Parts: sequence; structure tokens; C-alpha cells
Amino acid sequence: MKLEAVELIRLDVPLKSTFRTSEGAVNVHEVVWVHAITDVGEGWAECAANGLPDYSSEFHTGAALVLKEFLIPNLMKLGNDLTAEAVAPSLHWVKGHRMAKAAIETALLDAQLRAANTSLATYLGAVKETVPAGVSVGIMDSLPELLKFVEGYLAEGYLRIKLKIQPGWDYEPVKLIREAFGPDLMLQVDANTAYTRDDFDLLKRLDEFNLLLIEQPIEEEDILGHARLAEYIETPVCLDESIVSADIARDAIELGAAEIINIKPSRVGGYIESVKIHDVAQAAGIPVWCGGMLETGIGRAANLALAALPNFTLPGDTSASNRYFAVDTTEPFVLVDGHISVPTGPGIGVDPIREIVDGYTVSTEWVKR
Ligand code: OSB
Ligand code: MG
Repeated sequence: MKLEAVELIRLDVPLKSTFRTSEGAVNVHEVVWVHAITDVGEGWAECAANGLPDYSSEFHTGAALVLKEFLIPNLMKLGNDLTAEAVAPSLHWVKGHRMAKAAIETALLDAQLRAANTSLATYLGAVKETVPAGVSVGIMDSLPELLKFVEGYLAEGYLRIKLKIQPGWDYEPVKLIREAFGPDLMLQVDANTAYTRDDFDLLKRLDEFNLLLIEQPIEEEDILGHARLAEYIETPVCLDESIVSADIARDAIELGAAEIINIKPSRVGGYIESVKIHDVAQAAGIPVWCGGMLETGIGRAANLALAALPNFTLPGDTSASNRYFAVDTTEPFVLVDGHISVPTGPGIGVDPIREIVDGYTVSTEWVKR
């Protein structure tokens, strides 16, 4: 296929309620969409980089700039030789910027698969029609507020709860939720790097709650530290921020730092690299699950396709549209018996609803040949 033009759309999508992690709080989902126009048709992707570089070094305005200055012109130069599979090798010379790379690769993959009348799920190797859904619960102002939110999510049918933690908001909230909902609740925590190697005893106190996992307790660069922690505590250590490629995944597994892996396609440069991580983990007997970056329907659809692969044996953060948004940018994803349906249509299987997208649009920019 040939890349003719790309529309970069900046969206501000309001959240239903504030989402707070150890890295900061957000009220608006700030993202850039990549709308690729090719000679075989159009493709869509949501770039997961949000407003601030507080989860990774990427942020939405930076991602848009890298796309416009380097990634898109490079892919346009390939002419008719462009395929979705050729994107990562041709952009390999650009260091980092994986969320920006993931977005253009996904938009092109969407275009390519729509033209071939194949779903992304089929292309990636999906084996399930629906996937079990978990929900990520932010840090709250009080314990009663936390209890109210978790109660609500469980009433909706979510199958597992992930509590965001940080120093000062860890032992007590976990104890409260474990005691309120009993030993059978699938419960896990995510620290988003908020702890250090000096906090191992504090983290060991969480062992008594029989958590499914603890996600990214310490610095993303500190793989060895996670391996030491994994030896020290009973709770399985799961890596998120640290795992930026299949090579790093392989090394982290070998070191004993990753007993479980959260795969976020955006963080690792796209869906093709995600399948490689899935395969590396599967071969090593390491379970994976699909994380999220508060994606609206365009991004959520693609994550659901990935979450349908066989080694995604734990519920993901692939929650329903109404977890974050009053009105999604596509047909909303809904929770049915704790599961969400994997899209079956060609490509990512959903289309933007233009009138709704227009309402969220802050600016639009065209990059042309
Ligand atoms: O660490 O998994 C994370 C959201 C933004 C940035 C990082 C993370 C998260 C979440 C929510 O936990 C995931 C989601 O529901 O999309
Ligand atoms: Mg995380």
C-alpha cells in the first residue's frame, strides 16, 4: 500500500471522574488520533500518549510532532513498498517514541486489514470471542469513597479489581477491600513505580492479602530490583512500565523480575511487538494480561483483539466504555457477564462517530506527501 496523507486529530475527552495514580491525576483524556489515508483505504488509531510525560517520556504534543517530522515522512518515502509489517523495521532508526510508532503502525494495519476484509483479532491470532474484564481503580480521597467505587464496579460485573497504590495508600485500602469482598475477589495492585528498594518490608506486608499480583512497584529501569523483590515477597511481581520490547521481556523473565507481564501495545511500539512478547512469555510459562491507557473506542477495540490471544489468561484493564466516558468516540463497548466482545469486523472493527469526535476535537492537522 501507499501512504497518501495522514490526519492528526487532537482530542480532549472528558473523564466521568478524576483518575488518580501515584504519577498524577487526570480529568480529561488528552490524545492524538492518527487517521491514515492510503491507496487501499483508510485506517484509524489512537496514540496512547496522554497530556503529560508522567507515565513514560512520551506525551501527546510530542508524539504528534515526532509523527509529523519523522515517522510519517519516512513511511511516505517507502512508496508502494509500505506494509504494516514494514513499519517497525523502517522506523527502527528512530530511538524510543514507541507510542507514536504504535499509532502509525496500527492505523496502517487497520487500513491494510480493512482492505483484506480481515479482523485485527484474526490477524493477531485471537482464540476467544469475548474477554474477561477487570477495572483499574484510582487513588481516592478517602477509604469510604474507595469502597463505594469498588462496590459499584463489582455490581456492574467486573471480574477483578486493580487498586492503584502509593506510599500512604497501600496497606489500609487493600485490607479494606479484601475484608469487604472476601478471599475470592480477584484483587491486584499497581504502584506505577512509586516505591524504592528501601520499601521491600512495607510491600511484604501486602502478602497477607493473597493478591493476584503487584504491578510495577519500583523504578522502570530497575529490573534487578524487581527480581530481588520477587524473591523477597510472595505476591507475584508483574511488570508494566519496564517492559518496552520483547527483548526486555525475555531478559526480565530470565532474571526472575517478571512473574507476570502487563502488555500495553502502545508502550511496546504496537500490536506486532505485543504478539512477540505474548509468545516469549508463553514459552516461559509467564501469564500476560492486557493493560490500557484510558483509550476511547478506537484504541479499546484494538486492545480487545490482542486480549483474545491464548496466553492472556488474566482479566485485563479492558473495561467497558462507560468506565471512563459518558459518550465514547465509537459504538460503546459494554460489559456482559463480566466480559467484553472482541470486535469481528475488518481491521479494528469499529468506526469513529464523526459528530461525537468533532465535539471532542481541539485541532486537526494534515501531513501530506
Ligand atoms: O499503569 O496501567 C497503568 C492508566 C494510565 C496510565 C497507566 C496505567 C493506567 C491504568 C488504567 O491503570 C488502564 C485503563 O483502564 O485503561
Ligand atoms: Mg500499570
